[in-house]
Amino acid sequence: MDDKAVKIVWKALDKLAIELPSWGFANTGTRFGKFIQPAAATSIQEKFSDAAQVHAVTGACPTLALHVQWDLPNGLKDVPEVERLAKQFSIRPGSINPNIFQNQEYKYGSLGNPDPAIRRIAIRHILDCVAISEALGAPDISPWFADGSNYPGTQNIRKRIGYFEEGLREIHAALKPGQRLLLEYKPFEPAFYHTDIADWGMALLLARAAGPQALVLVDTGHHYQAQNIEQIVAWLLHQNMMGGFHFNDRRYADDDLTLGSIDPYQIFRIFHEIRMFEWETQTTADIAYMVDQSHNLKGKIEAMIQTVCTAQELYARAALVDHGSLAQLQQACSLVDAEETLRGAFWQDVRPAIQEWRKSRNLPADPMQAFRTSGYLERITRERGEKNRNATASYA
Ligand code: RM4
Ligand code: MN
Ligand code: MN
Repeated sequence: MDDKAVKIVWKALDKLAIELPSWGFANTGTRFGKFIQPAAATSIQEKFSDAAQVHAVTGACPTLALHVQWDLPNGLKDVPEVERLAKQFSIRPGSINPNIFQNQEYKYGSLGNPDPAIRRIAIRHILDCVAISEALGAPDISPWFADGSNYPGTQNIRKRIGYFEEGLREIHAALKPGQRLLLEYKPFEPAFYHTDIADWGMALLLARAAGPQALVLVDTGHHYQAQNIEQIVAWLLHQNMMGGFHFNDRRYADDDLTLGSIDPYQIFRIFHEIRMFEWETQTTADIAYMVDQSHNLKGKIEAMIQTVCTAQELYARAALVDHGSLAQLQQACSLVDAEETLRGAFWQDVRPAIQEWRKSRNLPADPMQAFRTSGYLERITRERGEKNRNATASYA
């Protein structure tokens, strides 16, 4: 790789910040049960501590996404404690994730529930999240709605669209300047017949109905098989509606596997669409890059480090695309040469350049090895083993 290419890689890496999900450090599982890990985080303090380890070895993860019900069970009252932890671990609070799917009252939905009293509970919770986001200076609120129905004819789909529009408008009205409401979509699960926000079109229309500070969030695992995700990204960029990502990989559905483990070329293509947009418009897209994974079998922190390194590698490769010549080749419909320009960047081995970047930023050249030799995992395994032994793993 020549000096010019190395410079491009370094510049790209300086720009890429990746947010970690607090829940990715806790014991999570599948609907059939959990395999408990003795080192998994059991408290918000431990989640901050683990995130700080990932940031220490990668230098790329300054923020931690919080799930309000799991991390701030007392809502606004927990803000001072979160601020204290943020200071202690030098990790800023990231996106604020409402939980409108877990409580018993949400059996038939939250914002889409036919019962106005339940819709009110959900709106109130998200309004609390808006207040928490403001208090923490963490401007993104990212609700994911599990709303939907399981059997044809059991719910009025159009009425529920109206409930969503109404609720989201009210929430949007509470946003302060600079705050953003990022709407995530998902085709199915837990609802298996219809999901109220099933795809990017529905999310986009609802965001538009809510107001100008509402944007769309793309979770890579929330698509049907074979869907062209980078095309969705291109559309959202074109519409100025691309707010954020939840990165993970999938083979079948919302598998929440580590990034790039199944299809690294797809993540590269997504990054490419963003870099191409930024080159053409000479702007930086205001996109929150977040990880949303739930590693059931891999070690929590190792899986996170693996994902962050993969994101850096694929982002750096996308930065190496020669945009000027690609634009010309596209214009001339030089299909093979255009495709090879893209593929050529994908096949570059950026790892030596990334290692050099790490060294120049006083980071370990090999983050995984640095974590493994740090003794942190052995320490938390000892400290948390007892607490995790009591965790519930059972499905029924
Ligand atoms: C959902 C969705 C949300 C995440 C929850 C835990 O499938 O991806 O973003 O908060 O899982
Ligand atoms: Mn998600
Ligand atoms: Mn998901």
